[in-house]
Amino acid sequence: MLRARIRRCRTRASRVRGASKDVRKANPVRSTKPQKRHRPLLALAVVASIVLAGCTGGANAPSEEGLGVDVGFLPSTRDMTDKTDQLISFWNGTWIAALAVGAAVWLMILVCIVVYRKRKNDTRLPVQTRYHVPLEMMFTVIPVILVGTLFYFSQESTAVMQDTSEEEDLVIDIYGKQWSWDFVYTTDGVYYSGGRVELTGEVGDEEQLPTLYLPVGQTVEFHVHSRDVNHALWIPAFLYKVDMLPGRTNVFEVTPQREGTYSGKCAELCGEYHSEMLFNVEVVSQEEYDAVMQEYRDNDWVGDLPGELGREYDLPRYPAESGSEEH
Ligand SMILES: [Cu+2]
Repeated sequence: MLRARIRRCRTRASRVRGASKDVRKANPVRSTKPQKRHRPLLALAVVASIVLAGCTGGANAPSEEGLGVDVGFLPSTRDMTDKTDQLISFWNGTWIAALAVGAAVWLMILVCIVVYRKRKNDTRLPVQTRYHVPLEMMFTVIPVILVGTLFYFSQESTAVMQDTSEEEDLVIDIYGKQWSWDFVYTTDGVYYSGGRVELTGEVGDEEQLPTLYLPVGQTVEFHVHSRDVNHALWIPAFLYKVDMLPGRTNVFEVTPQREGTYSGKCAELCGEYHSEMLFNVEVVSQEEYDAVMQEYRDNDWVGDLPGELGREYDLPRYPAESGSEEH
């Protein structure tokens, strides 16, 4: 039945093809301005040569820190942590694949527009193709391959971040809370508890934000939690974002390799002052790190700020100012 229909379609199609040939013979396309036909192709060639010229220049040009082609314009560098190199390569590979697919699609569209455009005096419908099984298989198989490949490499990069097989030098527990952060330096036995955000109408001072201190070159295993609702820990320079979910601990490991101050933020809409849930990351020398830990000890910010603390964090500097008898 289907075959019979397809055959009928084909016969009709060949008739239509034959007819349009006849029409073309009777009414040859007039070409008073032949150069006009080539204009789209010419424009494409010009654009392509500009883009390609840009690419070759970029490949050899030294990239600015965190801004160059080499790092895919990401706010990081390949040596920022032991894992950013892999993540940047994944990012760039994804863009190259996306651009290649985009170029192929645009090329096919342009070829169709130019080669199969409606000719003057051609009033017939073009060939109407349907139930073309090989073509439909192609439309299914190619996207599945593309998405599958992306999934594979994406999963591979996530696994690299979550791989904690390397022996860590220290463990840091980070708690997200509405709307601030607790940093528990588990290995050092001290903590920093950020005060709840208050909006005063004044522009805030970045230096007053809660600060996470990391010793350069030391492998840190992060345990990430939430005290209330869903948050997400995001340090853009580390190129990694991880969910902070109540009742669940997410783990990742990283070795910061460049000293400096970086920004961190919550990346999950978590309530009224979500946008104020910011912090600083200071990657410092071991001596500076030890000095900060000592300062916390002197402040009596000692202990582990238990996970079951829950919403009591509303108390400023809990429990240092609300009575350290908790510990
Ligand atoms: Cu949040």
